[in-house]
Amino acid sequence: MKKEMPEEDFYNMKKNSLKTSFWLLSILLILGCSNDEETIEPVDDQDQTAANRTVVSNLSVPWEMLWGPDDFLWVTERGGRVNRIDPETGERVVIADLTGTVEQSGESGLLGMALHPDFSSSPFVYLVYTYRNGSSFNERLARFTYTDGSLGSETILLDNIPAGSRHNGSRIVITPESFILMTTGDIGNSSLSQDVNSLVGKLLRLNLDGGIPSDNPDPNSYVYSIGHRNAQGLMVHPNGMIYSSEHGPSSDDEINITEAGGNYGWPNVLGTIDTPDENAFALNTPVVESIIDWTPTIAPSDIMWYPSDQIPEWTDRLLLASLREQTLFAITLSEDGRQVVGEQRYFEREFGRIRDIVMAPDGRLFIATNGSSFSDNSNTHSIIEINRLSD
Ligand SMILES: [Ca+2]
Ligand SMILES: [Ca+2]
Repeated sequence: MKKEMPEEDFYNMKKNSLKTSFWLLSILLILGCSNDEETIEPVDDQDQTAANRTVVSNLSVPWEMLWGPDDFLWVTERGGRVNRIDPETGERVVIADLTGTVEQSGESGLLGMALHPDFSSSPFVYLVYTYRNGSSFNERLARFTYTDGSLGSETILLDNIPAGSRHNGSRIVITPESFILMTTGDIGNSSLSQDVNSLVGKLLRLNLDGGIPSDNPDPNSYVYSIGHRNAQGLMVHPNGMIYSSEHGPSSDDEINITEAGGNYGWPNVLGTIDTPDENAFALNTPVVESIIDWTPTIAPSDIMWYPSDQIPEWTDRLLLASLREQTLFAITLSEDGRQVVGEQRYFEREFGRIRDIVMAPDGRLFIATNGSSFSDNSNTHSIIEINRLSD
């Protein structure tokens, strides 16, 4: 069995090589460059701060950020708070505090959130969080009602999903047909991803009331697709297809097009089918390959489609937030949406780890940052409005 290196080891490895690069770069800058054409222009931090506007800078691991029908940012923090934030003033109101219920340990905590598509008549907020169950964790999907400025009337839609301190998936979206899609991670137990009877390592599909849709691949199961490791980005493209981003182990972070009944390979196939072992597995078990993969890994998080012309460089691109790579990716798809034909990188290591992205109806883009380390749970994380592309 393949041994996985914990994410922190990767981070430290990367950090050390970054440190080395930093000192080398500093020495080069001090010595100066003899060739004028290679002079490195100094970066003007003041200009950068002014161009991209910090909305708030005192959040702790903002995980999901949505643009509400009230034109406020709705933001979960992994420790257990749900916030409503004025995107213009940064004024922030905590509308739910689940810190007494939620288990934040490692990567677990209060994670995904979605708002009911007809919020004015059905003011429902869907939340995914982990909680302690004896010596282990479980995860649940619950629906809350927003009234008088706070969330209450919790109704549990799906409970007792095994959870852990790592690989909990938990991104949720509501499709145009009003189904809830929810990713789950392999909780570090990779063989469960291929077990159709386990809810971990899957994409799940539910009705808004928590029931199983009659047209699921198995009408008695929430499971929509299998073979996932830890998908933390999920979107429905205007073309109707479902895309997800997924963390690989020491290689092969992926973007997939997720289809009903598909097997996405983990832990037997990573990315595309290109090794003897992968070919042998795929001979008997059909596997859907990723449409792009990254080695070394970038730790992909939120993905979204950018249809606006407000930032023309991104029009009709798939935007991807990355944690370890601390970069925003703009990905160009082929006309049929099935292939990646281009990739641009923005803000490399400018804002730290980028967990989430959201677009305002007028095309303005906001990013939620998570500090510089996976273990940083401090109250120093930001939401930033992007006004300038500094690639
Ligand atoms: Ca895969
Ligand atoms: Ca492969």
